[in-house]
Amino acid sequence: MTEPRQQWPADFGRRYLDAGHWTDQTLPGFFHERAEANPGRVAVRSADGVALTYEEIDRRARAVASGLRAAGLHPGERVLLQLPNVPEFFTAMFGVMYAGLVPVYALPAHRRMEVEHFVEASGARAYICPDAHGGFDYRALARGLREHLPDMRVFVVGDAEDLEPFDEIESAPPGELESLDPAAVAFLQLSGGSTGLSKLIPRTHRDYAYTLRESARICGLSERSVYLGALPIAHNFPMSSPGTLGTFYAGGSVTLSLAPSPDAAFPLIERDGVTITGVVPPVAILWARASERSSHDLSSLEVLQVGGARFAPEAARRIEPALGCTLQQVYGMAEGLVNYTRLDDPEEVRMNTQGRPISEDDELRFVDADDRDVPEGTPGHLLTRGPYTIRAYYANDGTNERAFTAEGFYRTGDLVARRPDGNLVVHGRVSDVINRGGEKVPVEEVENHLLAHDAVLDAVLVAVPDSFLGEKTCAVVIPDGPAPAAPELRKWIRERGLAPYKVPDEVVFVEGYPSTGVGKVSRRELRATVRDRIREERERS
Ligand code: J2J
Repeated sequence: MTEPRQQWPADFGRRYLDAGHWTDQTLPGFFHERAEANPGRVAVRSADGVALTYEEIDRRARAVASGLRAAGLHPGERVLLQLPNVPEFFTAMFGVMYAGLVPVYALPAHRRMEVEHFVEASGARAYICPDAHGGFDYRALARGLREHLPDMRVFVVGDAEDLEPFDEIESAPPGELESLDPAAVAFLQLSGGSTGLSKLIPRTHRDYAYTLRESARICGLSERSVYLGALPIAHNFPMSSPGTLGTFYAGGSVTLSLAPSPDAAFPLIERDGVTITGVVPPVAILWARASERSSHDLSSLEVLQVGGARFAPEAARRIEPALGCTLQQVYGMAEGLVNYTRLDDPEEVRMNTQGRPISEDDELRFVDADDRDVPEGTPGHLLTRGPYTIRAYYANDGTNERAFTAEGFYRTGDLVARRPDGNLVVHGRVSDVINRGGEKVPVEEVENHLLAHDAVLDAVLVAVPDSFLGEKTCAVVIPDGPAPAAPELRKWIRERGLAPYKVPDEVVFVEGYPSTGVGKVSRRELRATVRDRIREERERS
C-alpha cells in the first residue's frame, strides 16, 4: 500500500513547509483548539434542531476514540464510515481519528456492492452506519457483511437491534489519546473522477488542513458564518470546499439538512440564518425556481456555491437575482486541486468560469492525448500537482501508473482551458465517467454488472444530454436471445446492490453496434460512436 510519507518527494515537501502551506496542525487537533478557545459556541445543529457545542462534539469524539480502542481496534486500522447528515458524523469522524484510526468515507447512496468494495480495498475492520435512512436499512447490509467477515465490528447510530449501538461507544469514559503525526494519512476519501471501481484517496492531516484554511479565507468565512450541509457531508465538496470542516476551521457553525431539496433546506436556512452553502447544478436550478414561490426568508444567504459538474452560464445567471446572494463556482476533486471564482470577481468571471486554484503552488498543465502541451487558452487534458493533490491512490494494482505521470502530475480526466485572466473553463471529460448532475458514474463498473445478466450479450453505457442533470446514463444493450424488458433489467441491476444513481436511466436494445471504422475497436471509441448515433437519432425524432 502507498505509504503516505513517501507521497511527496522530499524537495517538494520542503518547499510546501517553507511556504507555510503545511503546518503541524492535525484535523482533530484544530477542532480541539477551537473547542478550548470557545467551548460553548454551537458547532453543529441537526435538522431537528439539536445544537451541539464545540466542547460537546470534542468530548464525545474523545469518548468514541476510547470506545473504539476498548473494542480492540488498533492505531492505523481503517474504519468505514457511512452516515447521512447527522451530528454523529463528526463525533464518529473525529473519534476515529483521535484513536489513531483512519476513517474511510462512503456515501449514504452506496449499497452492498460499493460497501464490500471499500471494505476489501481498505481492509477496514469496523463499520459505522445508521439504522435506516432514505428508506434503506443499513443494518441488513451490515449483517450481510458480517456473514463473510465475522470479525467486522459494526456500530449503529440509532436503533442497533442485534448489532452494537454507537451511543455506547459515544458515552465511553474518555481515555488517553494517540498523538497524531501531521504528515500521516488522516482519512481515505473516495474518487469520483477515476475510471472503474472507486479508488481510495489518502489525504494527510497537513495537506487537508491547508485546503481548509485557504478555502475558509477565499470563501470569506468567519465565526459568524453558518454553513448548511445540504449535499451528503461525506463528499469532498461539502466537507472541505470550505464545507463543514472549513467552517469549523473558521470557528463558525454548521447546520445539517438530511436532503438538499428546497423543502428540506429552505426552512433550515431561515431557522438558523444560514450564510453559505454548496450544491450541485441541478439542485441550484431547483432552488432558483423554488425561491420564486417560497415563503421562507432566505435573506441570510450570502453565498451559494455551485460545483461538482458543469454549470451552464445560462443557468448560472439565474442564481443571483433569484436567491439574492453571490454565486461562487467551484471546480474541485477529491484527489486534491480545488478552484474557486473569488467573491469579488467581476460578474462575467463568476458566470462563465469555474475559477482558479487555491494555491500559487498548484501546478497545472494542459496537454493533448500524447501528453504534449497544447497552446495556452485551448482546451487540453488537465494534469496537476501541488501541496494538497495526492501523488498516488491507496492501491497497488497498476492504477497509479495510469493515473499519474512520471513527474507526479495527477491526470484529472477533465478537458479544461485556461483563459488569459487565469480562470479555468471546464469543457468536459476525457475519461470514462458520466457526470450525472455531480454524481459520478464509472461506466465500466456499470457495464460489468449489465454483462453479468444472462440475457445480455454486450452492453455499453453512454451519456445522453439531459436538461436537468446535464447528462444522464443510457445502457445500449445487445440482447442474447429475446430482450428482457428495460424496467426489469434496471430492477435487476438495482437488486444486485448498486447505488441507485448508477442504475441506468434508460435502456435501449440494439442488434449490433455501429462500426467505428477502425480494425480493433476500443470500448472508448465504441461508446463515443454509440453516443453520437443516439444523439443523432434523438435530434431527428
Ligand atoms: C465541471 N466539472 C466539475 C465543475 C467538479 C469541490 C467541488 C467539487 C468536487 C467534486 C470536490 C466541477 N464543473 N464546477 O471534490 O472539493 C467534475 C470534474 C472533476 C470531478 C471530481 C470539491 N466540479 N467537476 O466534484 O471527486 O470532472 O469532486 O474531475 O466528486 O467532478 O469529482 P469529485
